[in-house]
Amino acid sequence: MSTEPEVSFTNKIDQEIKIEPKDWMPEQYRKMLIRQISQHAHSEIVGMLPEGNWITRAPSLKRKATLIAKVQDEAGHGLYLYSAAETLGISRQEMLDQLHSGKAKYSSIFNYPTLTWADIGAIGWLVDGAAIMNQVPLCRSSFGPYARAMVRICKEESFHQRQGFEILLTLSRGSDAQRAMAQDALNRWWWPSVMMFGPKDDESPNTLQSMRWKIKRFSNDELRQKFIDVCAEQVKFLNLELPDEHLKWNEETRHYDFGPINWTEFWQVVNGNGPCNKQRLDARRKAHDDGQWVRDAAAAYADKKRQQQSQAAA
Ligand code: FAQ
Repeated sequence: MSTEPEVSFTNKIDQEIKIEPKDWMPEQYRKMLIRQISQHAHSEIVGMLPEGNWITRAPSLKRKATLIAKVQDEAGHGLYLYSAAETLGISRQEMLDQLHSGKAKYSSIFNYPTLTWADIGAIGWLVDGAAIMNQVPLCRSSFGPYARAMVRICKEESFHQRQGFEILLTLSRGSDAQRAMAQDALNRWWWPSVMMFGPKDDESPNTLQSMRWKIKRFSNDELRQKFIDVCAEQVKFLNLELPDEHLKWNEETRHYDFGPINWTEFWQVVNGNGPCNKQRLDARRKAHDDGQWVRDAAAAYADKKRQQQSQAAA
């Protein structure tokens, strides 16, 4: 027999009414959301690192300004998401401890290096493109604060995607060396982007329950296929190639067929053994330690204000 709060929760999910932080919710629903939203927040923050690497080397003032704005947007996304997770009863400090201790996951994609300027184009087009494909449905997620955060995040991600595509378009219409650089970036970023959607459905332990609770609206494989279908068409405008000899339109399924995904590589990266995992975590820990004086100063200022207010009230 379900209790009254359980019935009310289920009714809300069925009727597409958002669950809000003060509403009763099953403990597993709360845990599922904290897991996903905190991993998502970490991904945004760690995701600043591969691109931050190119701010000083962007090829023009305009490119530099746009890249700085993009990296700042990612910081903002991390902040909305940490705030959304905090409404579920976990503190910012706990989440950061989990990241810095290596216990928390974040997106596999950010453990690959950015070797040339074309990588910034490839990240914008492919990584932000994958992020949008995955996150537009999250705007309809059943948990109110997550869904609302995603609306603004998706608007910004689509700007990022367009600027990435435009970088690649410019390179693809440039000199032979620039074209080769753009193709090389696609060769390295394509498969890791395809992996971003997570394990295939029959190896995804969280999807079924997450979809029942309407946190996720589509499975990993459904979103991956949509992404591949879109990219296979867009790449034609770049006059470049996606590095998959099996990529082929299938008239029967009305989708693109694609080649095998290297799941061994995916799990290696997720489990901490990707090309840049150590470098990324070291950089995050250092940034956190270097920022200690800012947190101390903010806390001291807040204390002083409180004292002044209580003296004034006395
Ligand atoms: N990397 O059962 P599932 C961005 C883990 S933001 C690492 O299928 P779920 C913006 C998964 O956590 C990119 N781990 O899990 C940007 C689970 O582990 P756990 C991040 C992964 O949650 C752009 C286990 O495998 N986006 O790019 C990955 O139902 C440019 C089993 O997997 C989000 O976080 C992976 N790729 O589905 C920033 C979106 N995939 O926790 C800068 C929100 C799976 O059980 C520059 N998240 N795992 O130990 C989601 O939609 C979902 O969490 C999925 C995974 C789809 C990522």
